[in-house]
Amino acid sequence: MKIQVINPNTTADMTAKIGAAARQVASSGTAIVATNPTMGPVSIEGHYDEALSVIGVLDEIRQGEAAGVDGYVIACFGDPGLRAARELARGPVVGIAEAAMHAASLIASRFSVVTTLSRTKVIAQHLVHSYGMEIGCASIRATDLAVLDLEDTSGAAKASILQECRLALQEDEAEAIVLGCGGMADLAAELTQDLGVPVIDGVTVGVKLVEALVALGLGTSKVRDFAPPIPKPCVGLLEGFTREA
Ligand code: 2AL
Repeated sequence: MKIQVINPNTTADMTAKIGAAARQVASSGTAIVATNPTMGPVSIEGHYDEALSVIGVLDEIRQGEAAGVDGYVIACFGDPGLRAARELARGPVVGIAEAAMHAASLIASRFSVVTTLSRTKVIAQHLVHSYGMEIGCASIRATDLAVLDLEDTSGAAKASILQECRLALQEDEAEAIVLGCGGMADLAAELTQDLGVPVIDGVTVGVKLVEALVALGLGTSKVRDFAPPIPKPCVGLLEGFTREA
């Protein structure tokens, strides 16, 4: 089976890190194709970045469908374009925030999200609400690391994340941690060791969920909400997104 893991930002090094994390957990019969859009912001740290990233995500899905991809993981914690992607895809599409929160809800009564810049906390809060996770979400904590700070391998980024995780466990009574950025995918195992509680990265959970859904023969429902987009012209910069009848 072929799973495309889409990093919605355009930083290729982060895409490589996300792809490596995905390959570590993929079954032997699963090919992971890690991609990022060719256009869009280098990191996603707010509503504007997110909105700009969505067109590139949809372009990746469109190419994936043409290449026979069986399922997708959208590897940015805002799950940008998730529902629109489901209109385009035959197979399952899972966002890393929804994957991680659902996994957390199965193994802990209360989880905390530890994310990057504090301005992205509201985006996470809306996702918690829309995924019905309010009862299980103990807190959303920010490290105030920029997304691209996570590319610094000196250990400074990990130290800030570790500190915020400790505060979540002590002060917010969290029982598990959800990592709030695709760029944290390489840290989950180490943090789990350090903290002694489950630390959940949505990239790896997303891959295993998509694998399971595809193996069960379950794809995206094509009736009503996730039916293919209604054919119509797009004009200007987005002319290429025109859908013929
Ligand atoms: C993210 C993420 O996962 N990737 C990115 O560019 N921005 N989200 C976040 N909250 O930092």
